[in-house]
Amino acid sequence: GKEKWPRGDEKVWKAGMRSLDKDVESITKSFVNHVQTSLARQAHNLDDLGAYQAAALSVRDNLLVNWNKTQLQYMRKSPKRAYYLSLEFLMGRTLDNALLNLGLKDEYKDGVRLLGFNIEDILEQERDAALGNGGLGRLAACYLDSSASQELPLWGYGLRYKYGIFKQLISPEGNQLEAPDPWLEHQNPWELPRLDVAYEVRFYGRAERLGDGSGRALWTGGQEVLAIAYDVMIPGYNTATTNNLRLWESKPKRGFDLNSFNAGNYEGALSRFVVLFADFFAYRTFGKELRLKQQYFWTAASLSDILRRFKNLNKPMSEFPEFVAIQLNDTHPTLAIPELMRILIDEEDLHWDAAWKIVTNTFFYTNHTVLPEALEKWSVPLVEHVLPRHMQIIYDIVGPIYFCTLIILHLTCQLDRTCFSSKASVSFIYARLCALTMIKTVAVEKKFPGDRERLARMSLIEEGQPKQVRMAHLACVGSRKVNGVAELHSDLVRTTILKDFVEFEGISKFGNVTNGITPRRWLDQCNPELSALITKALKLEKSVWLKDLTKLEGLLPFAENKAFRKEWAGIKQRNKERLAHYIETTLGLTINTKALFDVQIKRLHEYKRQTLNILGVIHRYLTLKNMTPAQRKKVNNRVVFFAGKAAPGYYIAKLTIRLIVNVARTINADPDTRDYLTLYFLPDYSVSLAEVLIPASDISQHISTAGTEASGTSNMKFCLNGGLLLGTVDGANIEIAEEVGESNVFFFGHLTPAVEDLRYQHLYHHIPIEKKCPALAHVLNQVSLGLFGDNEVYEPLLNTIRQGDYYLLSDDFDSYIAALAMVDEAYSDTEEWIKKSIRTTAKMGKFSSDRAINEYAESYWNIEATPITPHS
Ligand code: 8GP
Repeated sequence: GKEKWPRGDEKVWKAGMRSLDKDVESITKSFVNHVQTSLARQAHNLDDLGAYQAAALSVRDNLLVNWNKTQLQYMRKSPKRAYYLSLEFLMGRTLDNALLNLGLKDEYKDGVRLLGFNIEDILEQERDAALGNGGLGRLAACYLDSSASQELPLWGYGLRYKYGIFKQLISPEGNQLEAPDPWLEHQNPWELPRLDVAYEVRFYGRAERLGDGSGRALWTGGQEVLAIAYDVMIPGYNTATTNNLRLWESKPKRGFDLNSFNAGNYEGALSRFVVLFADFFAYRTFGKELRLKQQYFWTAASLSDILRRFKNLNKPMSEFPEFVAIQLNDTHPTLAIPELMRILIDEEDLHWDAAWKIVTNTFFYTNHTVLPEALEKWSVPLVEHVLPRHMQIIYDIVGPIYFCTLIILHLTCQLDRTCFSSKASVSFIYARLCALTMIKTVAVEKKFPGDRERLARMSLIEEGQPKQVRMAHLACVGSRKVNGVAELHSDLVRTTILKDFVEFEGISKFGNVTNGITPRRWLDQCNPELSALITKALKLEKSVWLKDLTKLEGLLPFAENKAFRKEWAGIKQRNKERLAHYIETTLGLTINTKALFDVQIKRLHEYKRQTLNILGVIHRYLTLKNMTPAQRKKVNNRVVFFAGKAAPGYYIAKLTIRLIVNVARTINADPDTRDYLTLYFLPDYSVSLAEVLIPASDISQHISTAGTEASGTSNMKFCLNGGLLLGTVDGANIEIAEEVGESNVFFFGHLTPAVEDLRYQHLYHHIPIEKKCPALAHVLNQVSLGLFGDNEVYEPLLNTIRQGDYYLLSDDFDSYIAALAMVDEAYSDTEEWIKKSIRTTAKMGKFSSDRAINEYAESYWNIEATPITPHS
């Protein structure tokens, strides 16, 4: 039957409800209304920032109308929902994206013009929401856009950092300096404080087993804080669906146990909670405890929220996995596994095995790196201190795999008793052993009798001083499925870091979902001219191909159309000019827009090999210097751009930035060569900067040592915008080449299977670099001799190549230089180059994040599209 209207007169309620502003007049009205009442400002002194705020508030009203409808209909229909737990969401700006997704950009453009403003200037006022470091965080943002656009019931959960990724400044010497990013300084129109949604989260204290053989425990004392929800609206493209990103903020709990908490440190302890860690590994040496607390705070609050929503359905707990799928974005939220166990056992009174069954059917784990140094490990004493109950539970999970197998192996129990917090915990594990008749564990032993090394490798706890919890192993055993982010990377996950688990649990648990990017932001929004040309050529509504990106294949025949090629090239040229204009106004530098634009933008890291690129630039410079003026005239003009941040504690990465800046200084000032080669390091790389750089690129570099870059996603963005790719046979480069054809990609370097042998040779059959790669040796010597000033300063960087050369620069340098020459040659044939560019864009359909999110929805989470009726 019909639902009863909750209270009052339905007609009066409905008459008061706001509808979407669709025409210019209601837009200007709402804008003026916000200037007057929300901002309390006057028309005569309203600046661009004020205009941005008024426009944003009026767009937000529209988003809220849809957001409310979406949440209400999800509640009524109660579909299975997915939750994306990510410590990072690198959202960038929102206004432009919201306008495009709502289909209101033209109306707003006209509206603000009538009020005396220019939409582009207004859009420029917005600060990036930079709550992430790089690829993993931006991927999360693309997936949110795609989930809403594909009408999937998905929420994101993250932390509301007060400070996002640091602002990067470059000192006169070329050093990276870090400044805080107080992005919430101006009020943030895109979030909605939910002061009524609050949960308590506990740290420290004592956990005592009940001693009744149930495995239950009581966790008391310690410090309690409140998690407060802030909601960020995520509009789908061309649909009413508006999903939610819920970010948690911490607040002290009134009346908390002052004895157990150092009140003098009260402010400090809480406020530092809200800083994004800007480092892959730095928190290993600094701020470890804080990072662990962040991870627990956020997963505990998110799980409380998810459980409360589930409980409203009045279903038995055993049905939890039929209504909830939780995606762990890397191992950062892995504590959710023991936390859900704790809730189910200690609070919901479930039997251990019933709880474990629910947990292992709820979670899914995505791995984003196989670099050993980037795999998270938490010291056992630290976890025991901060989360005593969770450490017990982790040991209880370990029990079958670790403890009892040792017994089965008849090792006369050299087990360190300190592993177990009490006698009760030991007896609980014994009880479980008997109960399970050692099903799983014995299974390890049965399958691989006597293979002690394997058992040690597979343990969730790594032996050592101190012992450490291996989070990837915990995430793996606690999840229903595990995936990597590109074919090669998923293979590496299966054959290296989780190999033993594959052999034990079977290969079907270990899949692949190749990453994707949203074509809304990364084509329509950042390259509106190209988007318009594509729409015209395909003779399709923009909304059709933007939601089914495989439609781009229809561009293929246009590669043969001369007039079309001219339009295509014209757009690239104007995008270069737009970038040049941006650099001119922000940095005061003049760029030669007639040159080939060569771009490498990503986090600075040795494995990504920005060093290879800068050494290649130096090689080019030295070659040019040796030419006669007549010879130089035959060379392609090239402008090389770098941008990216280095982790604040990553010395070698920072030194690479310094080298790039100083090489730029020298060669940009050299009258012999500066017409043929210039180099720029653009400071403070961000999503918004990427939106200007990517459409302007002719060639972009993705040159990681084979097997190290899990996927890469900017490679997809460049290609979608008609830029060609220069790269190694790594990550998603491989799949891009499969799609666009190898003749349209410039590949070089050794392949993944060779890497291990080469490293071995470096160690045991070292060949001096002068002999192995004279061209590289020459370049290194020039740097050492002080050609770019600062002699001595760069030695530690150069020595990483001269000694050890873990990332194989000396092995790949010659083929890299050859690949660069092939780029030059190909670029000289302008028409052929444009054809390659068109064909590349045409074949990028696979890399839409819509495809990726649908793979997760179907093959992993088992959730379905739940369309939202706009009028209800
Ligand atoms: C990145 C990978 O390095 C990149 O290849 C991949 O495309 C991207 O994830 C998305 O899958 N990894 C990270 O960004 C990462 O591990 N970040 C941690 C510091 C948080």
